[in-house]
Amino acid sequence: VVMASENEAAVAAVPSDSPTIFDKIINKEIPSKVVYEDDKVLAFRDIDPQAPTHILIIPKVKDGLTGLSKAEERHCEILGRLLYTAKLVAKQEGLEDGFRIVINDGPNGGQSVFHIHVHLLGGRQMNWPPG
Ligand code: D5M
Repeated sequence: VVMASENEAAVAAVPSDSPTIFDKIINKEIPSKVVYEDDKVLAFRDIDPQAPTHILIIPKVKDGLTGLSKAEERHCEILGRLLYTAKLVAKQEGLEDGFRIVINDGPNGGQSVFHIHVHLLGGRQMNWPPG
């Protein structure tokens, strides 16, 4: 199905704990532009960039963390690691003038992929409030 916009994709998306396209990216079954990888997390360029730098940071093991709203205390360590990785990648990308971190959750948040991911956006002035 071809969606007219990311927003439509998000509204149409049905939250579930099933494997997502991000599992295929983790397993290198589909190509992605990886910018950082370690044993716990993967960071790769968003396919539909909303800023000169737009990177997604994800845990390699989802462990039920389809989105932030599903977080349990056991996820605290990986949640911290996702943010710390965002900082490392921001530095690697040369975003010394600043950047923005976004975690979309659920339909109102515009979430379309149900494997938690941190968006790292930079390289231009960000606006407030976000859309
Ligand atoms: O963000 C989901 C994001 O995932 C959205 O910005 C597009 C991106 N996406 C979807 N498929 C791919 C592939 N194959 N490579 C890279 N990026 C991808 P959300 O916060 O759920 O709306």
